[in-house]
Amino acid sequence: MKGVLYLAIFISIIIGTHGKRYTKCELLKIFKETGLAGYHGYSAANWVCLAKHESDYSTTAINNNGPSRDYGIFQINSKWWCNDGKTSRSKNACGISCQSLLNDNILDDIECAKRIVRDPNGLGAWVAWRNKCKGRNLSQYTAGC
Ligand SMILES: [Ca+2]
Repeated sequence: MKGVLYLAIFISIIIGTHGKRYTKCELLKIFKETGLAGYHGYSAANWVCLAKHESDYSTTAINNNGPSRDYGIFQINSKWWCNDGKTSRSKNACGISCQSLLNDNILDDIECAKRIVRDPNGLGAWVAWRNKCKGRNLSQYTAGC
């Protein structure tokens, strides 16, 4: 019986920490449910466009910038927002581990994104949003959902 218990725990750990590639419509639904859609004046399409061009909707995306790294579906940076234990003078303004930005639960990622967008630059904090989403027709990011 003990073996079965350990196996169950092991499987739940694997499932719980496994990353995921979301679909556009899955994200749209979650963004509406969590109030990210419309948050700080940015429509759902802006957030979907951001996730598309930062991570291609994948929670396991990591980009190493040298002194710091970007994590997860919103590519949140370890210099300012999360702690990865290897970024000098990290501010960790969201008060989270960067590892928690790589699993399939994006609720904490969304809370951190809300914190980031409240800064004066808004979504302009994300280079991909400035280059691929800002001022564009974003109807494709909500179409068909
Ligand atoms: Ca997460």
